[in-house]
Parts: sequence; structure tokens; C-alpha cells
Amino acid sequence: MRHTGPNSDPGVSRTSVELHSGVSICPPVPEPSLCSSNNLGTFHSPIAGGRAPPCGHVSQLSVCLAQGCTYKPVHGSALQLLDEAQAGVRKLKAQLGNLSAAYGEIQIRLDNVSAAYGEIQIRLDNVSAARAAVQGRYSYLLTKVSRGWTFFNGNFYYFSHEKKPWDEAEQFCVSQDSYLTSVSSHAEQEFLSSKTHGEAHWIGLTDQETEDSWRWADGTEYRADASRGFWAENQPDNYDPKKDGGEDCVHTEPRKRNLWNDVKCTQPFRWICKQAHGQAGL
Ligand SMILES: [Ca+2]
Ligand SMILES: [Ca+2]
Repeated sequence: MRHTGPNSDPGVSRTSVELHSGVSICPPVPEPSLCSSNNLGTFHSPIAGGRAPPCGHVSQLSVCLAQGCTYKPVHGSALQLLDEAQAGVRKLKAQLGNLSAAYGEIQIRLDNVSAAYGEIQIRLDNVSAARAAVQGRYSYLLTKVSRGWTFFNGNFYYFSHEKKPWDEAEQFCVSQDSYLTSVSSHAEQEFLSSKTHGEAHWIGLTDQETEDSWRWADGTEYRADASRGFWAENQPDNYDPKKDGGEDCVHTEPRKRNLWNDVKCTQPFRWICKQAHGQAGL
């Protein structure tokens, strides 16, 4: 059998292929191949030594493929480019997935860094506040010392050079955010004694409200048994209650190793103020 076709375009081969026994042949292509002209690829005939017609109309190409022609896209063809583009898209999608994962991890790390920064900021604020507090306390301590106060065992003490009755001395101490001193230990008694320099000083012990019911001006509990060793011999004696109501205020007696003696509250003596630990803020 022989196929012939029109030859409207001499630049395009219009091959007529003889049918050999047992081998099919692609049909002739009436028009120049779009595939060839578009350089999409090449059809190959199953005939030995033969050549498939160039790509033509879709219907003829379908017939050719049905008869065993194979198609091989040329390098750089649109189909290959499409394959490469699809491969590129898949690669980009994969990379996008990786980027998304990396972005998520970076976001988590940023959140962690942000949280750590916040914690550090809080600690810095605490350190700044503590530093300001220490500076404030240091400044307060310097001010107290410059005004004649002495620091001992967590408390500030003020030893006056003036002399006043007990009530006025107590008013002075209160005006300085303190009280006439209490004495709670032998160490404190010895410290006070060492600072009185042979002068009697009021301390904050009185029984003005109720005779023989002693109380400390600063609210410290008076303990008779623990205080017994601080009293001078035969004191307190509330001497001569018939004359001016007896003795209700206590001073240190320098002639008796600065031990305590009750005397009349209206007598003028030097005095000792104490600003306790809590009041001193230290
Ligand atoms: Ca008394
Ligand atoms: Ca007395």
C-alpha cells in the first residue's frame, strides 16, 4: 500500500513509507508538523530504518502513537521545560516546607529569647531596686552618725550632752523616731556603760503608771528576774514616797558601776535614746 499526501510546503518532509510485512506505519501528515516547527520533540517509527512522519494534527499523531510510534522530547523542549518547571515547583515546595519549619523554629527561639530578656529585665530592676535601697540605708546611716548617733548590734544610740527631766528626755527621743533606751542584755548594758563617761543617764524604764510595775518606754517586755543583776544594790527603793511621790524613773548610777537606780522623774539628767533595728531599717 502506498500513501501520498499534498506537498504544499517544500521545506517540510512529507514521507511516504512502504508497509512491510508485520510492521505498521504511521499515516502521512498532510500539513507541516506543529511539533517539528515548535521543536517539541521527535516521533520515531517502529520500522527498521524507517522514519515516522513529523507531528501533524492531533488526530494523526494519535493514530501514529496507536501504531507504535514513540515520542522523545528534544532537550529544552517545552515538555521538558514543563517537567523541569514541575520539578522546580516540587523542589520549591519542599524548600518552602523547610523554610516554614525553620521559620517556626526561629519563632520559638525568638519567643524564648524574648522571655529570657524579660526575666533578665526583671532581675535588673530588682538589682537596681536593691542597690537603691542599700544606697538609701548607707546614706541614712551616714546621716545618723554625722548627727552624733552610735551604731551597736543593729541599733542606733544617742547619748545627750544636755540634761532634762525623764518625760522631756523621752519626748526628745520620740521626736527623733526613737525611745529612751531599753536594756535587753549584759552586752548592751556594758556598751551603754562604756559610753556614759561618769555621767548619770536616763534609760527608758519607769513605774510612773503603777508603782513597782516597771515598763520600758519602747514597749520591750520588762523581765524582773532577767533584770535583777542590772539594779544597783538595794534598788529600786522608791525612796521616800511621802515626799514627791517616791522614785519612778531609772537612770544609770556612775557611782555604782552604772547599774540602775530609781530616782524622781523631775530631776534633770542626760539621757540615752535607742532606735531599734526595725526603726533603723537595717
Ligand atoms: Ca516607784
Ligand atoms: Ca532609788
